[in-house]
Amino acid sequence: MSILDNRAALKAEIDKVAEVAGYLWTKGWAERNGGNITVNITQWVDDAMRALPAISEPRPIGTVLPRLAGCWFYCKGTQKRMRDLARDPMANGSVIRILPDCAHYEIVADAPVAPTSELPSHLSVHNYLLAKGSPYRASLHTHPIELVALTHSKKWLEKDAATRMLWSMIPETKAFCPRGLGMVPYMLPSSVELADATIKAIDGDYDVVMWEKHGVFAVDTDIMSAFDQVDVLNKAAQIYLSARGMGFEPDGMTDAQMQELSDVFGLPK
Ligand code: 2HA
Ligand code: ZN
Repeated sequence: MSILDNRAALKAEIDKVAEVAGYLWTKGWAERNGGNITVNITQWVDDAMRALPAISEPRPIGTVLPRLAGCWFYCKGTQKRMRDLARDPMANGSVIRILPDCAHYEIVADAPVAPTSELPSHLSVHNYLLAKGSPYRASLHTHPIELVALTHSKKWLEKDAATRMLWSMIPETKAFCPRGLGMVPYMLPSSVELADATIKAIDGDYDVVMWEKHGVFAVDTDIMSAFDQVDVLNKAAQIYLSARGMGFEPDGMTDAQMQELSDVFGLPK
């Protein structure tokens, strides 16, 4: 028995999570337990689900998130591997609900898998998105090799330096990642400071934010779209690094070509 039985819409969302987890592993972005996924699934919760008893005691989130009362999330489990989640999302993650005090959650299904250690930061981002009226319901943290490599140079940590370079590698990059790539300086993984800096960057109108020397944090309407944005950006970084590996600095599209692309596709400047 699974909470996904006879819930086709909810199952479709969790199937996307499993599919993305498989891509993360295949791409080499998810070593060991690396990376996290959380999805706000509240819109697919029905009355029968709401009536289900919890299978854990109430546990503190570690922070108070006023917008999340009564919200439900699918969360990757702490210490769980993406490659295992790809095969069995409900044994390597769980469905939780936030209690009315906005400070505790309980696990509802399928198994008592404790959610990601990054739960406070992921839930803080979801709280922010709801407060802003954003349609985004999924957040993804992963370790894309070439994008992380870029953050080992001061040059690419300057505001929008990496964005401009990546956009100019191949026209699709700006078309499919029109807000570019935010940069958050190195901070301790799982820290409140990192969560706060991430929200500030997302508020600065980025969907995808780099954590210096660590990984990427992306938000979008669903997990597949969040993955697509990271995939497109990392592809551009691979093209840059391939050119460098061939011994030259790539020219990049010209400013006039970028301008034409923005005009024709109605992209932000
Ligand atoms: O949870 O990647 O940064 C695994 C991570 C944390
Ligand atoms: Zn990480």
